[in-house]
Amino acid sequence: MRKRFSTLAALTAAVVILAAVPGQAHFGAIIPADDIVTQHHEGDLALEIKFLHPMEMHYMEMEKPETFGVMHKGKKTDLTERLKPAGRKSPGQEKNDTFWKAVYPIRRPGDYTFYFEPKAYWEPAEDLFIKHYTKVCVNAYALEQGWDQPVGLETEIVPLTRPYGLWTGNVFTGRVLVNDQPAANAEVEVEYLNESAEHSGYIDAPFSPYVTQVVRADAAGIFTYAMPKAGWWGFSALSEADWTLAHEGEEKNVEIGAVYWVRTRDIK
Ligand SMILES: [Cu+2]
Repeated sequence: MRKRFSTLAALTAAVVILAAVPGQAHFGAIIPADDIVTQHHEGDLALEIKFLHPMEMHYMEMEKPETFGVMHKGKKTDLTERLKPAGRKSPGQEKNDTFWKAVYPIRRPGDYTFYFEPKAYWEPAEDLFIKHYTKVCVNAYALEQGWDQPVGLETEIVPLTRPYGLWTGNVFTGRVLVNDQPAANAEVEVEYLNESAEHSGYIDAPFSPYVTQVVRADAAGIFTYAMPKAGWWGFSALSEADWTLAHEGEEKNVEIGAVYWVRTRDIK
């Protein structure tokens, strides 16, 4: 009995080690020019849509998303037509990887939740497809309304903390949904965007566990993380889809991620 237990423990440890290979944390990202639009801005909001390892600043080649849209006052508007390709070189790379840019005119007050559904990305190192449904919320003209509403994606993080106007050190609490149901015990990866405007220079992680922080949601799918630095923070809750995709004639699992981005600022 005791031996069986230790064999199981060893197996579990091996699985955990495999799952925790450093440098494998992919994040979908929507990074707007700012998290708040006021009458002092022009109102034409620039957004960057990407697929990357945020802490390591490693860009992945990204196909045009299947859907890019915005939800405002409960109404969804498709913005896929606004996407324009752009390229950026990751540190130490020779060639550009593709990401996407869009500009959206924000004219009315309220919360604007931008979201995208990417094409599934084949990741040979993990023998699966990756599909990260990604969201960010931008507040406009002082009307704080709408940020706590789900968009209705296959999986998504619904914020319980108002996701803008956050100080450095604040916590972010969110609920993970898969098919509109709370994702009990979901694993949530957290990374700092190492190209945030708030800091200059690359932040080097002293050890690989510092690259990606990991928290687990509770039975109601709720998780919390306190953000220690000014800039953009990404939260990625990972689940396995209940459907598969073919790769070279073989059915492969699909990792679906619910990703949410927030910005923090230092108190001066
Ligand atoms: Cu990658």
